[in-house]
Amino acid sequence: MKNQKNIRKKNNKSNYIANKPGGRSGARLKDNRNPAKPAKPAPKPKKSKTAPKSDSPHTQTIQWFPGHMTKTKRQIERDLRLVDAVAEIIDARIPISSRNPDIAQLTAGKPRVILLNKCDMADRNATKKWVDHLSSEKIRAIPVDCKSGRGVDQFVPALSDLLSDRIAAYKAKGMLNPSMRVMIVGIPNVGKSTFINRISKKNKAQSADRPGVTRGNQWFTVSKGFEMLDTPGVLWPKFDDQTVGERLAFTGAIKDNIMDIELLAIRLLDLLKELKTPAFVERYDLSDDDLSLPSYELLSVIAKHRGMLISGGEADTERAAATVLDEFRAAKLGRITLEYPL
Ligand SMILES: Nc1nc2c(ncn2[C@@H]2O[C@H](COP(=O)(O)OP(=O)(O)OP(=O)(O)O)[C@@H](O)[C@H]2O)c(=O)[nH]1
Ligand SMILES: [Mg+2]
Repeated sequence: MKNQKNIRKKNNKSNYIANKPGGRSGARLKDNRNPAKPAKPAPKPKKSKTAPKSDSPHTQTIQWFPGHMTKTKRQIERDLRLVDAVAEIIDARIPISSRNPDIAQLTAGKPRVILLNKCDMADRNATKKWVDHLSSEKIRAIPVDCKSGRGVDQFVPALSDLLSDRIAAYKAKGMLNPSMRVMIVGIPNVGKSTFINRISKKNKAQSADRPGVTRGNQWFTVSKGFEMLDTPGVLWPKFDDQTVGERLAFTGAIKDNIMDIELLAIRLLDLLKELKTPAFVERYDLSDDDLSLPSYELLSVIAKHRGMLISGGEADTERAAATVLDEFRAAKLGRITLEYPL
């Protein structure tokens, strides 16, 4: 495992807490995963409020709440009085983990639409179940794929319907074409700016495939009668459930360089091994024997099958980890939804 030192250095950032077996260093992990050395039993993680229980020796506690997110929360609070409605964008692959409880609370008084974005990468059936589930809870939910634009045209009619009383009241006051203002909120990298670009048919909102691109609230006139406020992605200070942080990390909502990518990929492989999607099995040319290996060994197998080797012919597990994560995030391992309604 090369660059272990670099990983350690990165992990020392203050907004990241890594509770790996063996403490923050990750050295113990290296021992456990080296088949040449006998595996030592993983020591119990120190008891701490920020160390949720996990039975996997490859768990890391993920937390990302940099200062700009606190600032964003204040900006959202400040600008709420300017808007008629809130559109919350969530990730169709993780509709539970991608809902920020703080933002839901902050914006609770406003009419709201939920957009289940990145539907092109989620399981079709699961998305349908989510839309039904949310509407059974009287929440307007629209499945969208902002990459192709599918579903986006349902947004303005849904919002016009939601705000019909308000629009009528403005008209009654003599405003001929009242403009409705909508705040777009959501976790980082979920597609808020891409949605604004889609709906306005312009490329004015900066977007890119990494979290933390938008850095301040910004207004856009998107169509006749609608203005939208793009906001930076915001998470919350502590994930009570360890799996929430992991799922956000799998889908790209958390900055990669504050995490141990190999540990993350191993946890993702735990899931992928269970799901056994044909795309996953075929892409990495995996046999049944490969699939029954512990995930850290499976990562080495994937590295070897992909010709990712370092000097001496050892598997480059760091490169393989980045590849597995990238390919999962691009849905090359199948359309996978990680959370279903109860
Ligand atoms: N496959 C797919 N990719 C999408 C979709 N929507 C957005 N993306 C991609 O997701 C990445 C992030 O999009 P952004 O619009 O920058 O996300 P954001 O929520 O504004 O992110 P921050 O400003 O960092 O909070 C980009 O690479 C988009 O192309 C979608 O529906 N499907
Ligand atoms: Mg953005």
